[in-house]
Amino acid sequence: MQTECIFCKIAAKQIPVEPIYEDEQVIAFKDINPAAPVHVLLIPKKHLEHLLAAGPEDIGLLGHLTATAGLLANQLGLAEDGFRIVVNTKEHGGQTVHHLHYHILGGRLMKWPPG
Ligand code: D5M
Repeated sequence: MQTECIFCKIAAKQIPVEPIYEDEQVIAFKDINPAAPVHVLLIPKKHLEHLLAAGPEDIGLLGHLTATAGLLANQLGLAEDGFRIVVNTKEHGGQTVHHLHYHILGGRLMKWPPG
């Protein structure tokens, strides 16, 4: 855990959120600043600054995150119309919170390319 990391604090329950899903490795909760009618963040409880900080020992965790993102999208009612999963990475990716997170977005038609 990184003491100054807001998502580590959420994972450690130091900042309360209503979990949409939680297990030993990951937790999902609503984005505070939703960019779509459904906007959920899924994070590993382990602090990884971004995708590139994941090492060979994290491959199972990344698989679990990706599989869980799909399951959650289904549970959130997004399977029929579709959804978008976004992993903003570093400055050009638009990452503002430096703890790996998957955005699960749905409930409206997404545009491409992203801004
Ligand atoms: O996205 C970081 C996202 O994290 C952004 O959409 C806001 C969200 N955020 C920040 N703090 C909180 C709390 N406390 N609860 C819920 N959501 C939060 P990025 O990809 O780094 O730009």
